[in-house]
Formats: sequence, C-alpha cells, structure tokens
Amino acid sequence: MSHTGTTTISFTVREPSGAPLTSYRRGAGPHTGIHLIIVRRDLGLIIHRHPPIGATGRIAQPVDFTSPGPYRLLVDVYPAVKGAPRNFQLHANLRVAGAYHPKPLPAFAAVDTVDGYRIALRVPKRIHPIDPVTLTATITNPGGKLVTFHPWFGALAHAIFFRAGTLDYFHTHVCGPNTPGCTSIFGGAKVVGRPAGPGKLNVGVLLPVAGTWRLFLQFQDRGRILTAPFTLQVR
Ligand SMILES: [Cu+2]
Repeated sequence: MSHTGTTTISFTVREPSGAPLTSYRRGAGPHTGIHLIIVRRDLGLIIHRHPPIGATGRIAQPVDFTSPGPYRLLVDVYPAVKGAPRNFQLHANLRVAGAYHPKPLPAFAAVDTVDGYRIALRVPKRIHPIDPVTLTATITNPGGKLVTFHPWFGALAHAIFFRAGTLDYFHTHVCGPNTPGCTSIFGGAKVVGRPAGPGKLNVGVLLPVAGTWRLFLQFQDRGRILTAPFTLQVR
C-alpha cells in the first residue's frame, strides 16, 4: 500500500540463479536498461521512467502518485547477458490508498488536447491483431506551431499500449537519425516509426490481440514531456 504523494519504488531484478542482475544493455536508442511503466488499472493515468541502475543492481525511483487506486507496475528489462532474451517484462500490483473511482475509457477520438498541445491522429479504418499498421500524429504546440521533436529516453516519441481489462502491453517508438536500434520486435515482425515531416510522426502499431487498447503517445517539447492518450479498437 502506498499513499498519494512521492513514493520511492525500489527493487532488484534477479537472474534465475538468484544473483542480482547488474548487466544491462546500454547505448543509444530506447532499448536499454530498465523501463518502469506504471498505469492505473482503468488506464486513466501512466507514469514512464527509465531509472538509473545502481552498481549492485538495485533500482530506486521516486514516483509521484497524484491519484488513489490500483496500479500495475511493469518493468521492461533489457539485460546484457549471454543467452538472455533481448528484453522481458516483470510486473507487480500496487495500491495507492484512498477512494478509487475508475473511469470508463472514452471512445476513440481523433484529436486529443494536452496542456495546450493539439495531437491529431490519423488511424486506418480497421486495426486487426498482429497486423502492422501506421498511425500518423500531427502535433502543434500551444502557439499553434508544429512541434520539433527531440529525443527523450532514446526515441523521438514513445507509443505505449495497454489493453483494457487484461493490461496486455506493447511498446513501439518513433526513431530519429540519432536514435539507432529503435525498432520493436514482435514475434517475427518488426515495427518502427519515423518522423514524417515537421510536427508529424508515423507511429508503428502491432497489437497482439483484439480488444480495446489505450495508446499513450509520449514526446518531448522544450524539456516538457507530454502524454497524449487515445482509445483504439482492435478487432
Ligand atoms: Cu519507449
């Protein structure tokens, strides 16, 4: 049990032998280290951090919880260990004390406004499971100008997907010239997004199962991290 306000989440990932995992992928691009993603169960809120990893393998990340309720804590691990998978996920549940009023997900809306930023998303008529598609986002800042994207956590933009109910997870990126090794792999398929001109992002999507999914599109503008959520139907 946690409380609203700042809480430090700390953990150590262990290898099958029980020894702490201390060797993580490094370098350019987003597929390094540890990604800590925390979502409220109703997908109304997301927190995404790439915490530093201590020499002993211990991770301690302060997190600001602004709202009570049940959360899923997902740790996406990129080990640099021979024979280990490229990445794998671990998860845990966490409760932030207080009254929880889950909100039903809104229907798909093509335009999202976040802190004065306008994010317009072009989505194909149908999205099928395991069928790669590209969504195009056009983003303007509060002054109405197209945003210039700068890398954040190794990518120009992060697209984090959670399925409503089961909280299945998928993650793709929009990669720039300075963010190599940015492609996501799912089974035999590869998904990558590319910038598509000023203020425009092509976001690669490949969702494993049908259902209602919440896309959290994250990008940086002038040091601010913006998160634009969208509801997507996969059938
Ligand atoms: Cu990412």
